[in-house]
Amino acid sequence: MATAKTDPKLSALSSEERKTKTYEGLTRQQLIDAYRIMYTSRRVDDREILLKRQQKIFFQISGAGHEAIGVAAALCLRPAYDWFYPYYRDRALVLALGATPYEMLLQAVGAADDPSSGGRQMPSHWAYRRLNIVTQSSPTGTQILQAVGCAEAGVYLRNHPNATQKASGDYRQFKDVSFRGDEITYVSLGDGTTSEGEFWEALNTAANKKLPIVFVVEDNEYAISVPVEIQTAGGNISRLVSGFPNFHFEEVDGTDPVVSYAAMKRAVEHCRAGKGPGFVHAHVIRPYSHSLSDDERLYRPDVERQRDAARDPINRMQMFLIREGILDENGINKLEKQVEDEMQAAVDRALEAKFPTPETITNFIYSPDLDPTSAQFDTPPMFPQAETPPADGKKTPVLPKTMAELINATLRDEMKRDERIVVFGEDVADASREDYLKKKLVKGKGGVFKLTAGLQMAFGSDRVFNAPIAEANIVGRATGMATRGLKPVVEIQFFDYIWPAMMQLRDELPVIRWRSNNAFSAPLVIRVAIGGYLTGGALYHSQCGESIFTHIPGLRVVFPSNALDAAGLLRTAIRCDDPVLFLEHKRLYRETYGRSHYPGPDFTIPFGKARIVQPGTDITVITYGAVVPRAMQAAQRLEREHGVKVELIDLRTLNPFDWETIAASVRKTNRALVAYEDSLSWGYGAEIAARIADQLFPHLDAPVRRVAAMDVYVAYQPILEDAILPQANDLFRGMRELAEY
Ligand SMILES: Cc1ncc(C[n+]2csc(CCOP(=O)(O)OP(=O)(O)O)c2C)c(N)n1
Ligand SMILES: [Mg+2]
Repeated sequence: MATAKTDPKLSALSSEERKTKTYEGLTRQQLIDAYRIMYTSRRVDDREILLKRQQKIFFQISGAGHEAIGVAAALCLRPAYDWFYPYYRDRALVLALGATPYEMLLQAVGAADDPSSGGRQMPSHWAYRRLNIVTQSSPTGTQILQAVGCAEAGVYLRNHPNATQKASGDYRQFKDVSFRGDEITYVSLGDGTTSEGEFWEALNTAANKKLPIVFVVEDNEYAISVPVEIQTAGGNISRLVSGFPNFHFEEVDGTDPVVSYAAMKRAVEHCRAGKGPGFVHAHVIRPYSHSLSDDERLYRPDVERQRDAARDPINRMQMFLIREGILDENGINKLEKQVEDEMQAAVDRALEAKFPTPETITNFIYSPDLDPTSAQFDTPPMFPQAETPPADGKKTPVLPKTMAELINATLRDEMKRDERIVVFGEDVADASREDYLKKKLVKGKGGVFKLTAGLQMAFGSDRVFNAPIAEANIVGRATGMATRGLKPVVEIQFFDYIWPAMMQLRDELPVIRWRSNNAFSAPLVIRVAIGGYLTGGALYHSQCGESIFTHIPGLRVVFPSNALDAAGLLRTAIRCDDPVLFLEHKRLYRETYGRSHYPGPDFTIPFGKARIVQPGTDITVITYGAVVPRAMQAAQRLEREHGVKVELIDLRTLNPFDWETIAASVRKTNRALVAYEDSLSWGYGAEIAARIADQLFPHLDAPVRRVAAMDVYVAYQPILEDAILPQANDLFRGMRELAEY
């Protein structure tokens, strides 16, 4: 323990004055409590390190050196009221908010009862639902845009209090929504993480929307071995961010709890008053290397490490308490002994904890409450009177609708029914300058393919709005909103541009429920315009690539081939309790093929139920999307010219997919061909073909065939595009060869 003497200036104060003296508003008792948390935090780290060396836990990353700013932040915020997206160094913050050392140790040992993840995540990956501490992951910086979405959700709910109401028959039955009106979202990150693009995207949106969110950058000058001047131009993040409007900025010694508290308090007050976001840049230290897998002596000389050690917040706080006469050495020893005893008890208990069993592994990949494959979603279309085809075969007075029109109609129906739905993306609004709409100066855009046309005018600019051209921003914010209980139905303008969102789509959105052991979930819909056959779409407006997403557990993937299916499946997607990637083929948006009358506001189609487009007895063709009409054409020709009867299956949803229908058909025809628009190798059909070969081998009279695009990008020149993508002729040839085998 460090030694310090009582400050002589204090002796001048009466004992009463001493007792009531405050420090930036903090009482002596609050400072003692703060020290207790800081010390506890350090001791949990120390005990974990010991346990790791004893091979009783499997990973350790410490919050050492970051305790003061963490405790200071917690003193300004309210658990179960405000919302928290802390990063792995925030042990002291999380303890101060109400998590216990025992709970943390449960995660370290990988216990079934670990409240953060049920033994699924590494230690220091915080999630405490009762405290509004949202499940955190390992990628640096993915929490930041989600925190922005969380803050947006709070503002939205304040303006739409009815949206909090529960409703039966859809995800709302299982999704609690709460808001306080003046809650704040806390998000923290390290200095190195400010290099991630998502950080800048988050600041941009937070500033633009004046959101109640506090960013805390805990700057320990290193990201593993890379020093801050390599990450940050000029070496100081405060200087770089200072131009963002509407922010309150603070730069502070984050090893000093009192000045950290004062800085946090000012930033939080700015947020709470609705003036905009806060940014607190806290200079801290990292005394224990990056993690137990790192030895910082390899890249930091002793002299630098000693300089840091002199700022250690634990020692500094001890000395401060003694100097101010708040605790004497005896008092400190007593407090530390209490913490030590509690720690021992927590360790003993955690080492007794039960481990999760392998049968539980697949729990909570998807919602345990609402099954989108169930009969509940099997409802018939209710065509309005005017659109019902007359029995005499005459044309109806109303023409059937395109896929684009029915998707738009479905969005309208659902937005009317469910006030939690918000729609955003690039160009999806009618016009961001809503004055132009009000004065009727413009007609409005509503999406580059006009799928969202008129929605902003019908539902208002806070329910339908444009996003910056930043796909991670769209998906990350949507994820944060969905975690709070909203239902974002966002648009990615072109599948070819989905990749900036890939980290959110692979490591965050679909994993939230599983990694938090069902404590959190983020059901939402991402509509994506996909596919080629456009004549001139070229490389960057034509690609498919759905298998990349069907390879992601936790993500539902839908790919309709006609207007009616699009309407029914989109409605199921919106009412579903899981995240859904809804792939809309651009070529099918306005095709004459597959139009339908409006099927009514409650028409749903269950996921995982294929449609037999045409029954047949000779070969089975399994496909989806824009290949469906092409396969149909080929099948009709095959029957005409060769008398071969094709059973054509449209999968409609790719995850889940309808294995029963495939298997029943192949058992009947004994021949299978899988056709898809994506390039052949490693494509979606590869898995289907493998399953057929594996599970239906005794029923096969021929090898499983595939027809797909060439293993190359889609070219601009139509002659090349035709040759690259699977055409009706290619399908015809493939089917004929299979039938003749
Ligand atoms: C996207 C991503 N890239 C790399 C890593 C590996 N990694 C984990 S922590 C870390 C350094 C983070 O440094 P900083 O943001 O300064 O936080 P600190 O650990 O110093 O508190 C890196 C590179 C990761 N987790 N995520
Ligand atoms: Mg760092």
